[in-house]
Parts: sequence; structure tokens; C-alpha cells
Amino acid sequence: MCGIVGAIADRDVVPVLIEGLKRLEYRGYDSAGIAVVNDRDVRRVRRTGRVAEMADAAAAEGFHASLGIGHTRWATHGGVTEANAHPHISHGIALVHNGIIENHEEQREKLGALGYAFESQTDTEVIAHLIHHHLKQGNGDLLGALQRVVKELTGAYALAVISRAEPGRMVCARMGCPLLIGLGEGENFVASDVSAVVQATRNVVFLEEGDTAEVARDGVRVYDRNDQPVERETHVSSVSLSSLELGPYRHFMQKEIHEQPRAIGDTIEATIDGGFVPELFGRNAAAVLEGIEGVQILACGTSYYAGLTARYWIEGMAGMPCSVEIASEYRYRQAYADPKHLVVTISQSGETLDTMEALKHAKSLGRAHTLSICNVPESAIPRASELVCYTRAGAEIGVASTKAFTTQLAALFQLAVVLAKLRGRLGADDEAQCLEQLRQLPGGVQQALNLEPQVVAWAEKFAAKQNALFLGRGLHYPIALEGALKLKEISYIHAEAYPAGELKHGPLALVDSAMPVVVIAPNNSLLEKVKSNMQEVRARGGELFVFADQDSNFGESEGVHVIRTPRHVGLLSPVVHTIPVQLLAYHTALARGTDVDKPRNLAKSVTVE
Ligand code: HGA
Repeated sequence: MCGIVGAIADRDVVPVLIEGLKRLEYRGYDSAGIAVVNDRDVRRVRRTGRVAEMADAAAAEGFHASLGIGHTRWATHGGVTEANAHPHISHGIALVHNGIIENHEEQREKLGALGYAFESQTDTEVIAHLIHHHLKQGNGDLLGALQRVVKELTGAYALAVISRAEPGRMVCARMGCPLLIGLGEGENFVASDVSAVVQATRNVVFLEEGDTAEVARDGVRVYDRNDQPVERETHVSSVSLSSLELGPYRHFMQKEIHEQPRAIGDTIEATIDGGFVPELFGRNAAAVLEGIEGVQILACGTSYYAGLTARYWIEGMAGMPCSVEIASEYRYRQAYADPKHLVVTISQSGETLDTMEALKHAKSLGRAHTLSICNVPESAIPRASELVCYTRAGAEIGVASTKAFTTQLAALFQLAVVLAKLRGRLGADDEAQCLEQLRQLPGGVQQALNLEPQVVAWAEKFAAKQNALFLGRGLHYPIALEGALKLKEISYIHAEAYPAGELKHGPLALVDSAMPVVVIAPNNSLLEKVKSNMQEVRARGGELFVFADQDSNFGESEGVHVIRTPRHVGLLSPVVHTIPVQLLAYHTALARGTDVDKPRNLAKSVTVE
């Protein structure tokens, strides 16, 4: 979602802001802007479209300053127009905002009555006017005014504010959306995530919910939700610059698909070295996991599909109930809450607002035990959870999730095996077999990647289609869902997934010669059932595109195209079968000429509701 960056230094910060915004562009890319304080004046440049266009305009207008803030927008309130782009300004006070102000209409009315005129349709603009209003009332300085204003806001925000009247600092606040401070030498920064400041520093302080802060060249002061000074720990970020660069690849999505053998290898490394031990999920994990009697998984989007896959593993191996629910539904429901069930949240960014709120809701219903599966260390959801398992996918920049998904699957498989072990349901031989399957997983994924040329040939056919159906059964039904999601996200082809057995209960009506039907057909106990479903499609003239395993004995025939993934790899087969559906979506999008890394209307790290 929207990206924020700010800088105060003894040098020109405009290049720092532009570079930071380019790194944050994956969070939102419908418009961008910067504001700087110069000679006791505030100057601003905003453009709809990409950061590069705004950067050209800033260069043409000769922007230079040692204090400034910047923003990439993913619009929630008000269309994609220059007037709605951030920063918003009120009487020399400029601010950028990530989040949604829920009481903006009420505030707008109040400010209108006070004589404030609005230039945008955003919820954000009220904050700039409110700060000015408090300053005019003599209610303290910029920080004091911000501290008052945030108490009048409901909703979620990360904010960075500068004022022409206070050229020596910026102030910021966080509630519900991520914000960190980067500590340099004689210069300091604020940003939505570390990628925006890693060009200048690796030392970062993560603001906590309700914090405000003032950031000057020579120091930073943080205040808690009661406006009391507070110390927040400094972390040294391990994000590598190469993980933020494209390297030889054409798109981040392509790079991230190809990084999966490494990403999975890193995620399972501790298990390969030390076995399936509860400590993979935190120091106190043994006591917690021994006592639980069920699992409730909460997640959104692709992470939800990882959860759906895990249900088969957890119920099948550990023999305990596992339910999986979309976080944005769960958070508003008086769900049955068994205190002996472990709540597992899954989020790539660790900042997904709906998942965070679902976690809080689960706790409020009496769920004491929580585990977060997350790719970003120190992000909000792991910090709010009792147990944590970090996937080690590395920075994921492409909006469509790829390596985050397969590493989540690897982590969830490990959880299922640990739970099965703790419940005495896994003999030594079975455990050794699980470990061996895990050890071979990166190699299996690499073999699936080698199918790329065959998938490219299919993608050319798909590029001309308007619709597609994906079918799978059992463990592979969630992979069909993920395949359909990837295709619609980046190629804009309408795609739906069904458990193959459901076909005849409705979707078969859609099948004709114009409807490609992708089938995930691994060589497992359900293969004969899947074959029958394929016959149902063929009988209606549907064209089948089947991902089968090397060792399954069926071949191509008229209207039936087959790509063979490696030999069947047992319980971890969903991970291997994910690769070709990712490649199919990627190459279909390429053939259609869409913006693969920044699909329309979407953004990464969904920090708004
Ligand atoms: N509500 C603000 C900011 C949107 C945002 O944070 N998106 O992720 C707007 O619409 O401009």
C-alpha cells in the first residue's frame, strides 16, 4: 500500500527521496509526490503515474533541499488525480499518509465550519488542516499539534509531516500502518519499510502502535501513545541490496519465481540441520504446541491458500482439527473460540491489516496461543504473536506473491510434522521420510522450473483467452486456486478454480471449446477421479491443459495437452505443482503485455481495509 519516505540531512535529500520512492513503488503506484522545506517555504511536486515521471518534474523544477518527505499512492479515498496525490499541504504544513482515516467526513465538516477549504477528495487532507488548526490555537509546536491531532483520528495511519515554520525537523506518527526511523550519521530518515532507507543506513527503529516521533539531523526522540518519551530498540537490518535489485531478470516476479529453490532451501535449513523440533517456532514453542488441541489459520489472498493446503497436512498428519478462514471475514464474526486452539496467522509482509485485526479479534475472544508465519522480521504481526516462524524468502517485490507462498508452504509442512510428532502420531521412519522429502524439495522445485519453455508455448495460447478454469483435488485444490489467482492478478484473464469433483455441480455449464481448463493432476490416490473429471470436460469440447507427474501413465490426445512435472514427491507435491502455474501466469501476462510487477489496481502489503 502507500509508501512513505522522509529525510533530513546536511545534503540534498531529493535524490534520497526519489530513490526511496522507487524502492517503495511496489506498495502503490498510481501517483507520487514529494514536498521539501527550503528557505522557510514549502515546495511540492506531484504527478499521477510512476515515480519516474514525478522525478523528472522535480528535476525540471530544480528541487533541492535538506528536509523533505515523499509518497507513492494507492488510492483509497478519492480518484487517481494530481489533486489527490500526496503530500497534502495546509498553510505551509505538508504531510504524507498511509492508511485510512475513518472519521474524515466528520472532521471535514468541522474544519469546513472553521473556514478550511479542501483541495482534494482524500481522507488525508483533514489531517493537514487539523494540525494547522491546533498550531493556530497555540496548542504547542508541530509535534505537540500532531500528538493532539492523532487523538482525534479514528482509523489507521502512518504519517510524516514537515512545516516551513520548523525547518530543523520532521515529525511522524504510527497507528495500524508500518513506519520506521532510519538512523544515519548526522542525518535521519523515516520510511514505510527498510528498502527505502537501506541506501543510507541499516540502523532502524520500528515505531510501535500509537508512537509519535520527532526526527532532526542530530537526533531522534520517540514518544509513546501517552506522549511520554520512550526508548525503542535499534535493529540492524539484514536486507541485502541485491535482493532489491532486478539483476539479469526482466521482472521481479520472474526473479522471485526463479529464486524459489534458494528461498525454500533457506527456509528449511534449520530443520535439515536440527530435525523437526518445536523450537523452530520459538523458544517456548514446545510448551505451547504440546498443549494445543486444534489449529485456526487466519490469512488473506495467497497466504489463505497456503493455509488451505496446511489443513490437509495438519488434519492428516497430526490428527487435530484445523480450520482456515479469510481474515477479513473472521475479524467481524463472533467465532467459536476454543482457547486450546492455536491461532496461526500467515502474512508475507507481517503488516496485512485484515490479518492483524483478525489476530487481535482472536485474542479478544480468548485465544491465548498465537503463531505468526511471516517473511519480514520485526513486522507488526510477529511482534504481536506468541510464537513466530520466519520464512526466509528474502524481499518479495513483485505484487503477485510467488516465493513467499512456497516458503509459507514449507513452514506449514514443518508445523504439521512437529504437531504430529508431539502427538505421537509419527514414527521414526515416517519422520525420516518427511525429512528426506523436505531435503529434496529445492531440487524438485528446480526441476519444475526447467519446464519453463514448455509452459511458454501454452502461455501463447492462453494470451488470447478471456476465461480459464483451474481444477484440482485434495491437497492440490488450493494450488488450483493459487493458479487462478495468479492468472487473474497479472494477466487480467478471468479465472476460477474448483475442486474437480464440483465441476458437474455447476461450472461445467461454462465449458466449451473456448474455455481452457487447467488441471493439476499429480500421481496420487485421487488421480483416477481427476481423470474422470477430465473426461467430463472433453465430452463438452473443453480443451485440457494438464500438469501431470512424470510417473503418471497418461499422455496427450486431441484437446488434451500435458506437461509433466518431476516424479511425484508425496505430501510436498503442492509446492512443486505451484511452479508451473506461476510460470503460466507470468508468461501469459508477458504475452499480453501487462505490467507484471505492478498489476492494475493492486499493491503489495495491504495495510488498508
Ligand atoms: N487514504 C489515503 C492513503 C491511501 C493508502 O494508504 N493506501 O495504501 C488516500 O487515499 O490517499
